[in-house]
Amino acid sequence: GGGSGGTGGSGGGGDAITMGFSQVGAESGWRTANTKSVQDSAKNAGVTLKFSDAQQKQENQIKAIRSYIQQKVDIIAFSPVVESGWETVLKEAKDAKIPVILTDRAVDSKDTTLYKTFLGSDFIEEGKKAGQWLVEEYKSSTDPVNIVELQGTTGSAPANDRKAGFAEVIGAESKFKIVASQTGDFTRAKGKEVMEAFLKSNPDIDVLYAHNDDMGLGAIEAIEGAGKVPGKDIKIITVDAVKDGMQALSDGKINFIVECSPLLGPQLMDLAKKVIKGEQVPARVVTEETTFNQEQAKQALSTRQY
Ligand code: GYE
Repeated sequence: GGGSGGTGGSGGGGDAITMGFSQVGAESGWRTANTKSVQDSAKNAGVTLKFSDAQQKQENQIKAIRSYIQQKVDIIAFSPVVESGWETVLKEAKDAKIPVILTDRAVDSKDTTLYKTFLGSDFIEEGKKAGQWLVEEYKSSTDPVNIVELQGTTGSAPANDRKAGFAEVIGAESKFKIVASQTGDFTRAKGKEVMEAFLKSNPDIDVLYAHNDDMGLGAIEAIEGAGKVPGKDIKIITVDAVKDGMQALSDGKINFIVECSPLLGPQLMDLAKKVIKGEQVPARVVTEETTFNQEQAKQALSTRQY
C-alpha cells in the first residue's frame, strides 16, 4: 500500500499513510476522549484517517472494515465492541494484506496472526484494583457487604474482565455478596434505569461497582432520587476517571475510581507507522494507569484534560 505518492505531510517522511478506524460508538465520556485522541494524533502524525462510528453494533463495524478493505487503506485499526465473532472479517483483511491493529478492546480469537498488536488497558487488573479497594475499606468489619454491579456492554472485553478481576479479589472473603449484577451498556441513561430497578428490589445495598464512570453518574441520580446519599449510604466504585467522574469523586459522591486511559492515539499512530515499515512491534502494549481516592481526585481535577 501507500503507492499513491507522498503528500508532503509532516513528520515521519515517506508516503502518507491512510488508516481506516472503526470506533465502537459515542456511548461514554471515555469514548469521546478516545475518539478525539485518535483524530488529533492522526493529524499530528500526518496520517489520513477514515473514521466511522458503529453505534455499539458489531455488524456496523464489520461493514466498516469491509469497506476499508475495498478502499485499500494501508492499515486498519478498530476497537471491537464485543470479543467474539471477528475471524471471518479479520481473515479477509489478512488475505488482502492489510495489517490490523486492535485498540482498546480485545478479540477472543486464538489466531493471533489476524492482527499485528493489541494496544489498550489490562481490564482484569482494573477489576482487581476495584476489589482491592473494597477489601481494604471493609477490613475491620465482619458484617455482610451487599454489592450491586453495573456491567458494561454484554460480551465486551472490559465488561467480561472488569467483572472477573473484581470477583476474583472479593471472592476470597465470604462477607462480600454480589446481590444483583446487570448490564448498563456503559451509558448514563441505562446506568440510571438499572440502578432504579436495583434500588426497588434490594432494600439494603451497601456498595455499587459500576464498570465505568458514566453508569456510575447515572446511578447517582437514581440513588439521590430514592432519597439516599451517594458515597455515604451507598459507596460507589467506578472505572475510567473522566472529568465528570473525577468531579463526582472530589464532591464525595463516588468513593474510588480506577483509571483507564482513553489517550491511545499517539501510541496507535507510532505502532501503525512501524507496522507499515515492516518493523517489529510488541504483540501487546499495555496502557499505564493509576487509581484515585477522593483526596487524589481533588488534586488531579484541575489539570485533567478529558
Ligand atoms: O471504560 C467505557 C467505554 O472500552 C475501555 O468503553 C473502554 C470502555 C470504557 O464505553 O467508558
